[in-house]
Amino acid sequence: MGIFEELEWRGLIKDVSDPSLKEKLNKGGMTFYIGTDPTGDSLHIGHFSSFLISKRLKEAGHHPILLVGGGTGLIGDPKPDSERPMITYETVDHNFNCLKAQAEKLFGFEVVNNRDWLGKINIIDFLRDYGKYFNVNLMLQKDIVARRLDSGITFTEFSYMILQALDFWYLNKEKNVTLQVAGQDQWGNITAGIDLVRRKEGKEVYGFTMPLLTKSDGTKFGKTNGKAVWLDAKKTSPYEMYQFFINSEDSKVIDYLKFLTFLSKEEIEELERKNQEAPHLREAHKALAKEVITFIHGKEAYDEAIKISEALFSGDIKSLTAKEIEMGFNDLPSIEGKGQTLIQGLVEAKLASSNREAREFIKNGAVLINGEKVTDMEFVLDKTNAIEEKFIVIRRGKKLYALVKF
Ligand code: 485
Repeated sequence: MGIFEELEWRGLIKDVSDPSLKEKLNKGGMTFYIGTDPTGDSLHIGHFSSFLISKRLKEAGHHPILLVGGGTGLIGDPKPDSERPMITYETVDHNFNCLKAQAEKLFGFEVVNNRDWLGKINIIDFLRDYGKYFNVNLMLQKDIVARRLDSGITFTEFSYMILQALDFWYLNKEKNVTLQVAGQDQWGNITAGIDLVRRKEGKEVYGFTMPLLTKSDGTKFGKTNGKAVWLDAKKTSPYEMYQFFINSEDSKVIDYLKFLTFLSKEEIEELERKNQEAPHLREAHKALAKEVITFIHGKEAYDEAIKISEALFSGDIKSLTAKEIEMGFNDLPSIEGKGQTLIQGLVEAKLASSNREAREFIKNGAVLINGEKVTDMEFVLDKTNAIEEKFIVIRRGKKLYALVKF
């Protein structure tokens, strides 16, 4: 199986600029690029799936370049629905540094910044040397722009595709880049670049896109409770990431394995069988979580995520360190520990509606402190009862938790 067939099998090919790309990809030796704008201070799982393609292409003998758009990030790639808020130079620079460090650490590829060349072009030269190659009528027909015509689009965002096209032209000239890869929403920008290189240089360059990763209802994959799944462990802990993947939909888990891991066709087909025969064992989900988390955060973080999940599942809270508790209970309601009684704490954390109800719960043995049943009505929430003097985990009934922080 050549790399093209492998990408096809993984479902990673959406649009291809020219049929001859298949042979070129299978042959190896192309320098290609993939770009991202520093709109945030971390990459998320959506970026991850696209960036993984670079690694797959690299392993097939191509040379990758990652572009972080310190220039284009100041302009804003139009979204189909609405104009982006402008971000300041300071924020773009900060985000640029974060993304560059993250991408280098995860992938080890050369990173370039399009501010280095876009920032040097003056307005007269821009309009003469590049603008002249763009037909506004054709620009208006590009999918994303066309979708914005009703709600409106500023000249700033409308111009964005010229900048991305210019990048492709520049990288072709300076670094012999002949291929651009991205998610499907970038098709218009990629083809704008291919056209610019053809018209300015008479040369043929190529592009392909990958489909957006979706859930079974067609919405974007990669959010949990409305929050993006970030690659920065401070924004999404390995434990949260573990929960995210373990809970992914049975009907989509094989697609995710193909997109997000380097497991082979044979290994994925084996997991597919297991997923059909014994879905309750969640072998495919576990493999997905393991592969992705180990790639992003390393084996130790993955083991820690497993340990937290198991402790929370079995109720063995005492086996966790304060750091692990913080990770595992990050999303739970919390109250400040100030030596209040357990009864007061239950009410404060909304695990009981009144002191009377709280007493009832304690009497019935429905209240656990750090995984152990407490029936003492006088129990006090103070440091001496806290794990590493930092956290007390209150559980009421089977599923309701609150964290007391000191
Ligand atoms: O020369 C380039 C300059 C900027 C860009 C690409 C080439 C970034 C691009 N316009 C963009 O907006 N990319 C998105 C981003 O930065 O978040 C996403 C795409 C997605 C995938 C991902 O980047 O929406 O499809 O390509 C890596």
